[in-house]
Amino acid sequence: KTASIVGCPFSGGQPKLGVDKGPIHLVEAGLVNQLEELGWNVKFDGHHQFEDIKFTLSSSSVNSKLPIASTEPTASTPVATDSTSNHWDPPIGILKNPRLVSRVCEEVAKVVSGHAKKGELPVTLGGDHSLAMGTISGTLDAHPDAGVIWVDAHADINTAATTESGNIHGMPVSFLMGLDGNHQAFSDFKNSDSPSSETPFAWIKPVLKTSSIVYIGLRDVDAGEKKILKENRIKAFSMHDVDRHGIGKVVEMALNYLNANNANPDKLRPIHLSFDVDALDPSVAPSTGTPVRGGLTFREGHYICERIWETGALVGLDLMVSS
Ligand code: DIR
Ligand code: MN
Ligand code: MN
Ligand code: MN
Repeated sequence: KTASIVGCPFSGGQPKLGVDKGPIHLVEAGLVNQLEELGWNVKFDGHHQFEDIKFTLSSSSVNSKLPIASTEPTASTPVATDSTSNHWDPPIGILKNPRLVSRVCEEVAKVVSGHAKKGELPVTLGGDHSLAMGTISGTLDAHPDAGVIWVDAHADINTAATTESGNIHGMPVSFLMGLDGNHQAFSDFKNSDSPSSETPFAWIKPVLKTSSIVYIGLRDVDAGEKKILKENRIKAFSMHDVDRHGIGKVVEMALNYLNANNANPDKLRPIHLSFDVDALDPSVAPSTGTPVRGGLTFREGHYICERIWETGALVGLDLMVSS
């Protein structure tokens, strides 16, 4: 069994600095060794820097006449992800860094799909949760029948119409489902405002069915998101459900839900686990972009991972330090 670590120190889906440091710290803390001790053959050839993407975007910018020094990001020039966005990636509506997030996720999708098609387990380390647009697109490319278990304090299912923050880390699920009306909001901007000629996010296919995802751990869901979850009858186990049933039963219910229409009950559907560490209680995981009180305990978080691994159906894993 081979695990391929896809290190993504990327934070463009949200404004807090430091979110990109998560994968670096996880690897420095010995993740590769720990996986090897568990019997894995681990492939890791360094973190993705996405420098080529930043460079291409900045040099194709309408403002590329600016002095070279300020248009060419280098390794030591962090990409600004706060409200003063890069001049080469102005907001679309209120969405921040749309072109950068789109391109980065497109690359991640190809990498994840490549590993998955070789039968390896892609383990993507983030970074912010916008990356899941890439990882889940990649997993579903290799395993079209896969279901997603999304462990998070948040639903990350805002659309361009409902987002109040403009942070794309709060939106990946709606993009994967095509709930944003096939990127209409973005194509409108294509030729007006956009430095590059492409429509951001146009590469994302609506690969994720509303019935192919289950949430665990929700406790901070925006009003617009609640409406989306309800209207689309999306399955979610909030912290209230964890309290009520216990984590053991919640995970069984989540697995049963994903396999309800499974023709072959002996062979579970492949599972992509997208784990946002803010699902854990802030007393367990304080270093995250948007901590929310009342989260999963250390054991509950581990139990989810252990039980999903035990099914033998895990085909993709995200570990995201923010969003
Ligand atoms: C809020 C917060 N729902 C938003 N979302 C996340 O910005 O869309 N926070 N994911 O971490
Ligand atoms: Mn998230
Ligand atoms: Mn979250
Ligand atoms: Mn967030």
